[in-house]
Amino acid sequence: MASETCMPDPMCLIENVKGQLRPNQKALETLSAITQPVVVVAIVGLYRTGKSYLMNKLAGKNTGFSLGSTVQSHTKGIWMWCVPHPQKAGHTLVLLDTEGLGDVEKGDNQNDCWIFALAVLLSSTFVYNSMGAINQQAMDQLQYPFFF
Ligand SMILES: Nc1nc2c(ncn2[C@@H]2O[C@H](COP(=O)(O)OP(=O)(O)OP(=O)(O)O)[C@@H](O)[C@H]2O)c(=O)[nH]1
Ligand SMILES: [Mg+2]
Repeated sequence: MASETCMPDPMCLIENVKGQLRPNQKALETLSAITQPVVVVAIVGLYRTGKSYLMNKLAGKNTGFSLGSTVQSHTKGIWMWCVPHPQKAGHTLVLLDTEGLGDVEKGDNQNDCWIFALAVLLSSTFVYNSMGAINQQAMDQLQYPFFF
């Protein structure tokens, strides 16, 4: 992956198993193999709000990050997709799609905080996906990384 990074599909970067976040070794190796400058875009927001859909659009694709079609939380952990940057020649765009926040079935606010904080810390551009106006709860969540 020396000159141009091209992952055919996204892969899991951070696994979320029983409330524990773990890096995926193969994904770390893929990242380590990138020699180009990277632009890292991460998206975070409430579950079932179209985050994965939007990230596929940013990759210039209609498919890629898996989309859910029910009311249940779909994406688990943090997934990454490294693609050639559409505008900056010689740069790699690293897209990070995250598990949705506020899943009532999961009901684990602490785990949500870790996912949110990791996404902020890993990204160079951070997208907070919101269905309406950004509210106070969102502003409070944006402070998570500074507590750790
Ligand atoms: N037409 C249309 N459908 C959308 C849009 N955004 C999302 N969807 C649909 O809404 C559903 C949920 O979208 P996802 O992208 O899976 O939502 P998510 O926020 O990633 O969900 P979690 O992974 O559970 O947090 C999918 O069936 C998408 O196709 C949009 O802007 N327009
Ligand atoms: Mg998703």
